[in-house]
Amino acid sequence: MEITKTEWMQGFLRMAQDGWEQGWHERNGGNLTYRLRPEEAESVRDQMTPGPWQPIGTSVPGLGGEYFLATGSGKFFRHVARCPEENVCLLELDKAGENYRIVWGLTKGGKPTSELPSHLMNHEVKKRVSGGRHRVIYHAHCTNLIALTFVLPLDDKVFTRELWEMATECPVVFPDGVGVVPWMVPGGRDIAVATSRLMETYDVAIWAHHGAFASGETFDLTFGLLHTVEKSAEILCKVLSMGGHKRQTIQPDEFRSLARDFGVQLPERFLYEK
Ligand code: 2HA
Ligand code: ZN
Repeated sequence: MEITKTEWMQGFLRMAQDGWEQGWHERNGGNLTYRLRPEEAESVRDQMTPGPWQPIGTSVPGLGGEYFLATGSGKFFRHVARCPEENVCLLELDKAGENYRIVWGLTKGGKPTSELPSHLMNHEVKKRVSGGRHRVIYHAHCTNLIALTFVLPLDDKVFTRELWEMATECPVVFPDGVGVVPWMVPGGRDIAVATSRLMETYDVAIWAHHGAFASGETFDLTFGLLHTVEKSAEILCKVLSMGGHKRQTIQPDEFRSLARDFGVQLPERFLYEK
């Protein structure tokens, strides 16, 4: 099948378009990667034309030999769905997980996303902790989440609890909470290490004054996760803009009742008394 017609490519393009429509991808902001199933890579082998091997900039031995779909560095999400062959690439990793090569896409030149080290280190952690189920890593510049990183302490416990309080479904959608990375230079190995450490515990990591990373099993679940977190951040921004005083809110014991009825485990460290 023509690669742009495959179900996994179509899911990738739909998600990129959804993110653009949310306003999370100004200019070349944000990036998306998908870890292919072996049979998905096999089904498009006839369309692969391997380029030269290039260093990833970090080492991901747990992903050796795998294939990834990735947005291109400097490419605009606005154009991804309309013209995938110019804005997206299919990558192959070498057996050691040290180098990649482009096997399809970026027909007008370019490189995979500047955040490739973070994407791949997150994939490596998530592949391990999810038993291979997680396949999507998404980075977006979510407006309200970014705004919150200027006024809330950069603390996982505070971000998680405040976001949970803003919408009853939040603890059900992200029961493990969210992690926060302090401001760091993007694009390199250090921020990738810090983010992938958080991915051991969380499916969402917020980058202070920059954006967020989300991980999930499918395009729908990963987009839906970040959409839920960002919606909650929007409500919190409105509450803070109305003076920030909550006359009433969801209490720790109410979260415990919710967890019981919805069959989720909410770590007690987020249910502190204020
Ligand atoms: O411009 O979002 O973090 C792409 C990015 C870098
Ligand atoms: Zn970014």
